Amino acid sequence: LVAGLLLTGLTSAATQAQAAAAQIDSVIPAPVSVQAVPNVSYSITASTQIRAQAGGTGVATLLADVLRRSTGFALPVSDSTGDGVSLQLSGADPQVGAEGYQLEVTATGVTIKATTTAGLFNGTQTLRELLPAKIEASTVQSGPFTVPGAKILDYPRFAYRGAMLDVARHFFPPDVVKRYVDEIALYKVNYLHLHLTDDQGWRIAIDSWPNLATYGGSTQVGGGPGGYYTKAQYSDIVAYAAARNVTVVPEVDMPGHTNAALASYAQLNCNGVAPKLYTGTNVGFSSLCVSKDVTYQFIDDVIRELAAMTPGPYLHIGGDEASSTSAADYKAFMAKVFPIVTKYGKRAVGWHDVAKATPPTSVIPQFWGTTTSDSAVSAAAGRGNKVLQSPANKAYLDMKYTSGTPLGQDWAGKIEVRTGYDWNPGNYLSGVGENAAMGVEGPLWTETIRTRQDIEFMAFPRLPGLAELGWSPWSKHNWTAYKQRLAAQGPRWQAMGVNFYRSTQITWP
Ligand code: TNX
Repeated sequence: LVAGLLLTGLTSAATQAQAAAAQIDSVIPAPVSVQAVPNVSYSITASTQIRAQAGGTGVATLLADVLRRSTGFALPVSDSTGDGVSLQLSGADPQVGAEGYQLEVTATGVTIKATTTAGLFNGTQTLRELLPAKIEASTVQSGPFTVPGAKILDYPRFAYRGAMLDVARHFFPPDVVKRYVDEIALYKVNYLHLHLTDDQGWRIAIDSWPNLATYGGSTQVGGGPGGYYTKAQYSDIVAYAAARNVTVVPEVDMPGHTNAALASYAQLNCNGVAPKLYTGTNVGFSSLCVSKDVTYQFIDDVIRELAAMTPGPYLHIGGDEASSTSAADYKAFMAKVFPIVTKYGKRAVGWHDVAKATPPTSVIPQFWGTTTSDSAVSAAAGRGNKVLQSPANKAYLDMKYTSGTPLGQDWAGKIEVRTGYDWNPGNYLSGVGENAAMGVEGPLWTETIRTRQDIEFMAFPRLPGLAELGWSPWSKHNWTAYKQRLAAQGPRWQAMGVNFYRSTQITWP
């Protein structure tokens, strides 16, 4: 390539512009509109300042934190005006909406305009991807740190772009969750669904039922010590995520997947006998006692306390694989639970099994099937329910990539990078079109996932593909272009220390 450029006799400035152009095309998710401005670039230097008006200083400070580590520059943040990096909450094209932004790179600086801090944050994530990969290093690198001349206008296709982490099968401490927040936020994922409870562990402190966490949280798959989040730790995760435009959606799974709760309190069992704690990986064997009043007092208490520490609008009630609950009991149970969620000011999300309970239209079924039609889900969509798309054979981040993948499961199939990218959440499921789809989510179940490195290996490089399905207009969907953009993320992940799967479908640099 270098020889080719020399042969064509390009000047070194033009060569730089050429190299810069590669970065312009490598942003994931693909922006709505990108215009390269030839022969223009801006380099971050020791004298660069970061400027933001009052509302934008939080976002500016997060950007400065990333840029300071690798550049070693002071990069002071102030509300002054002038050249350098400037974050503005006025003057954006109204097309950007609530989460979009405009980004312009001229010879004197980078300007990001948005109508909200969420939009400013998203603009700064694009700026990171326009800089060389070494910008992501945690130690000082040598420059230049050059951004190619560009005009970008960008906004999301869907309002909900999510990642789910199962902290129940294996417990992950707050630091691991926060690192995952950082990693997903770079791709403009704006919801983190935490699967907080399951047969193998209860991971959130509930004051009115303290044994849930202290006893129900005391183990995990394989028999390790488990763990749980105190309310302070949970709130700290929520705040950390919120600063990065990520809203936490807590899940308490019911009526099945409840052995940890049933083991913690004998009265929650129909026979009044607490089962043992469970550390295996079977599903479908546990159920709350649908006929007992105490069950609904328990649920009311848990949802009240969880809602009080969750500023986001959604609360996930699980509802999947309730194979130890009869169909009639399941409906009766959900008819009592939906109003409790509403009573505490939240909108319920549930695995799509809840569609069989004819939920009110405010409830969001999360599709996790492996087929492209589901009569209960399409009927719900027909009544006006929004559907969250997580088809297990496309979006499940715990599925193996190939038969050689050391981690994960394969009940929904193998999901190589292309399979995870090549589907359209706006017309995948019959009867659930673009307007009925609320967005996409990539669930990461952790029966086989034990460490931060394991999480990264399964999420990268598939999660960016889901993020692009959720953010970019379908007109930008193109595997050939995408795989080049994805390849450009490899050096970034290396600089960040992200343990990613080097899929042979991608030509990594
Ligand atoms: C099915 S997907 C489950 C989870 C498992 C997962 C493993 C869903 C709603 N329930 O309990 O962890 O398969 O892939």
